[in-house]
Amino acid sequence: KPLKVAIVGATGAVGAEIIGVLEQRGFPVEGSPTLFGSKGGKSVETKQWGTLTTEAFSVEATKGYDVVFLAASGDFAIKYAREIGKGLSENGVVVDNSSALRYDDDVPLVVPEVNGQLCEGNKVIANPNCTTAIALMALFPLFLAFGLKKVIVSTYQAASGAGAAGMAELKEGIADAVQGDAYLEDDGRFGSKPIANTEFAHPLAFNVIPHIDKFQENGYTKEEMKVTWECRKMLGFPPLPSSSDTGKEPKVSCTAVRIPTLRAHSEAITIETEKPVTVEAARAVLSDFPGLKLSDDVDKNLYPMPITSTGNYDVEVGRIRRNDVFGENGLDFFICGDQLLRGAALNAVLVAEKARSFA
Ligand code: 11C
Repeated sequence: KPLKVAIVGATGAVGAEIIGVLEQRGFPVEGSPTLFGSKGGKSVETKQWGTLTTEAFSVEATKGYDVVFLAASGDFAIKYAREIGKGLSENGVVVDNSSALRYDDDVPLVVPEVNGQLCEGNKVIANPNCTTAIALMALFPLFLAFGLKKVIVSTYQAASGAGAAGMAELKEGIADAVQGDAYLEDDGRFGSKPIANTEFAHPLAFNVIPHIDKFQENGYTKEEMKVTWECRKMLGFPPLPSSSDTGKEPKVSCTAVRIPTLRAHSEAITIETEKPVTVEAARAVLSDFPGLKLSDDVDKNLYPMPITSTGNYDVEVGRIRRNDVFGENGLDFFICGDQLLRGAALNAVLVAEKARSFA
């Protein structure tokens, strides 16, 4: 049966991707999706439904809907997500892309291939951070097969993690460095005028910035801590490390770095497993996991890259090798996934599909 679908924040980078994924997957939308923007009256071009116009949001306007995607701020989710949930149809679901509700006990944090069963009977479901969602696609099958004691992640995150404005800033910065006043000299120094930056703490063009989101008291950034908290919650443990930890919780440490690519986050991951692991055994469990694609043949220069994973649903995994520090319980690998898809829009639509499968 066709479903009443709404998207809040439809004009942002994630909102636009959600529309695209609904179209690509032939999601059964009744009529056309209702688009809510910060202001009503904005036109949004779609392939399937022609030109749609955004409406101003009100909880009242979402009453009786079957699926409401939130691609808005954390404050918006705190204020409205549960209230929207109460007014939905009997099996309706709100899928929230913000980080605000992810650690709340009453809100499951879901990647359907990992813990899709949690979609049953919940009105509000949180989408994980894109970095975590992509990492979990490889970490979860390894956790099931070999157990995880320690996880060390170093990320290479695209500008699109900061939304449409982040992408625009990178493109303008590169253009300015190549052709404009901030001309990049062969010695790597910029010309008279520095590259402008407002979305990122420093110019991102021709740079690498080890700083995503706010610094915390422990010296990590919020983005890095999200990876720790969300991995714990999605592997079935309380999200925040505490004195009641039993020792079974994987210890997760992340360094999150912004790099001047447009789309698709990459991550170098080192794990220490509970049981011994071989490269062949790891390859076998990874190649069987839905949504994950083995891209691992160094003789053919085949490994995960943003250029090959952009626009694709599958997360790529490769460079799988024994880690010499942890020995027979250690593995190194590299992953890359389009974070606007797996880390946001695709995951949100898969969550909606899973939730509706229990209706
Ligand atoms: C980034 N991962 O690349 C962030 C964006 O918690 O949903 C997503 C933030 C979040 O900047």
